[in-house]
Amino acid sequence: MKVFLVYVRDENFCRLLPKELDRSNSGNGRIKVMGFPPLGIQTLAPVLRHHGHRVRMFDTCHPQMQAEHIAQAVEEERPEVMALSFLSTTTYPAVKNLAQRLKLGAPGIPIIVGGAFATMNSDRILGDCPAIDCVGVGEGEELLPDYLSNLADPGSVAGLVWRNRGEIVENVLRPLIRDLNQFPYPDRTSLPIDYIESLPLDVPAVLSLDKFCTMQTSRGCPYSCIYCDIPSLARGKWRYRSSEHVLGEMQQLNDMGYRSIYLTDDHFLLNRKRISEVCRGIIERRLQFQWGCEGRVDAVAVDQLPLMKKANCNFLAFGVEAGTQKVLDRLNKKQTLKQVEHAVSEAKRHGIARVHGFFVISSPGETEEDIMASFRFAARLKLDTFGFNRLCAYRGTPLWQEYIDRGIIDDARDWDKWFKCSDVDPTVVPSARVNRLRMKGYALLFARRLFGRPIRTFKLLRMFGRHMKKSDILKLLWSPFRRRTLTRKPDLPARMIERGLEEPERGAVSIM
Ligand code: B12
Ligand code: SF4
Repeated sequence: MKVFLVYVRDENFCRLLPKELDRSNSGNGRIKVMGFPPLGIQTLAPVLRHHGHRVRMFDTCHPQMQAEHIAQAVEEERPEVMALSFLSTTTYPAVKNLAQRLKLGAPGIPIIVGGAFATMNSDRILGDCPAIDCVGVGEGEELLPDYLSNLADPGSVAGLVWRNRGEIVENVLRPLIRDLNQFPYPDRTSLPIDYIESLPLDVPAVLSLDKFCTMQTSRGCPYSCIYCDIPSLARGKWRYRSSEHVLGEMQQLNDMGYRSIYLTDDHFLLNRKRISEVCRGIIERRLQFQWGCEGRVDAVAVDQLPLMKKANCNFLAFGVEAGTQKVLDRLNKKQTLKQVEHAVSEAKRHGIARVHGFFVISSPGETEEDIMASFRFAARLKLDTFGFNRLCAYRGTPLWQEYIDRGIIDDARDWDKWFKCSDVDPTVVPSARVNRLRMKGYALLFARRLFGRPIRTFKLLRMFGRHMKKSDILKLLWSPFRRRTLTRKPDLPARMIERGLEEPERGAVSIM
């Protein structure tokens, strides 16, 4: 059977590499994109081939893989199934448009969608978009081949949500895959795209021009932070591939010339023994790449850090989130400020080149003083880079449920929106104020950096500067202070729209 696997992008998170930075021989037909590779379809393609199917992959970051090109390829090649993959709420409008366009040209070819957002919203998607025929809930490695073998009998496919004569049918849930070691390694060569290691946001900040890819060695996380949907997606479990299986893939990547790998695991740092085995394997096999990962501060074992450094780990990102214990507790983060300080300073002491802190601001109950406390805390930490994003509520998180219970969100009408808490929650500092505080906070942070640790700051800028134009470095430095021109109006809940409100009524609301 011929299958089209299409990864639909959020165009805010990728960019073509500017010509002046492309030092390689062009003319090999491949393009260079600053962004993460589409690991979901790269993972599924070889699994489908293993089942005897023919697969063609598309990634909408490619200028020749836009809706019109895919529609034309459908017409020429007539695949039996079109499978669309996407990650988040922000991409759903693009997926809908693409599905409608493809259906127009090929009404008889079924369209199935999957990925994190689709998993959380399967029935709603089918209710909303007639061009989409079914949704695969959860992992695709077993579900998709099962669906392809049972196109005439969708009722038999566990995990499938589909339409039966207009009725939406939710089949039984498919159990989580037990053995993650059974699948072939992802296909990173079929797409004519080289992905460039870069900061994912709105500046062209290239970190290296080394051959770059992502990899996933484990799935899920056993914690339950109120803003995160990983516990729902992974059903509260943490599952992992064996260190031998991981090392096999790493060896392959090394031999293919990859020199930079980012692990997209939700929580790579959970199991000490496994980290040790992977790191020792990298050292013993003399693998050449540098790698990075994310994890919780309470899990990083001090005795692992020297080993991780020795195994070429050059980037470690921690979910710091807030600089007050009150807010950490409100987010159900189950970590202390002390643990944060300890993890960051140990990582730096043991020589991890770039230690990053993810922060969220404008959480429920967080005051202006708390927000500034987060910036002061960040300034005290030995972090190299940091990001301060406004907290958002996504469907499938405990925070979303709290907003339903508090009458802010109407689950039936608001399911496909994503809300910045500061736009919808009266217990949160309003958005305009948050943005001003953020600028003030960044100014404080940069000043402390520049005067407190000038050499480190210089080295960091030099690293960014290696592959960036001077004007882009200035843009990068300036970006936190730039007044944001909103590309779109903030999403607001149906109830606020109905009442003509552009911000929540703050009246006599108690801070929770
Ligand atoms: C890496 C990553 C990114 C990268 C982008 C990666 C890329 N390719 O472009 C960056 C850093 C740029 C990023 C940005 C964002 N991300 Co992100 N990201 C992730 C992360 C950590 C890992 C994704 C990954 O590599 N998974 C590994 C692959 C193998 O899994 P997969 O793609 O899910 O595919 C599997 C299944 O879903 C399924 N499947 C996939 N496609 C299909 C198709 C069919 C037909 C079927 C049947 C099955 C199927 O089978 C695959 C194998 O089992 C996830 C967390 C997670 N665990 O999913 C968050 C996650 C997807 N991101 C999230 C968010 C919110 C965002 C942002 C909106 C953040 C922001 N506010 O700026 C942006 C938007 C990005 C976008 N839409 O392009 C949320 C989504 C929540 C939601 N409901 O929207 C997640 C779940 C994290 C979280 N806890 O909140 N992200
Ligand atoms: S934010 Fe991190 S620690 Fe919290 S539940 Fe999500 S993946 Fe786990």
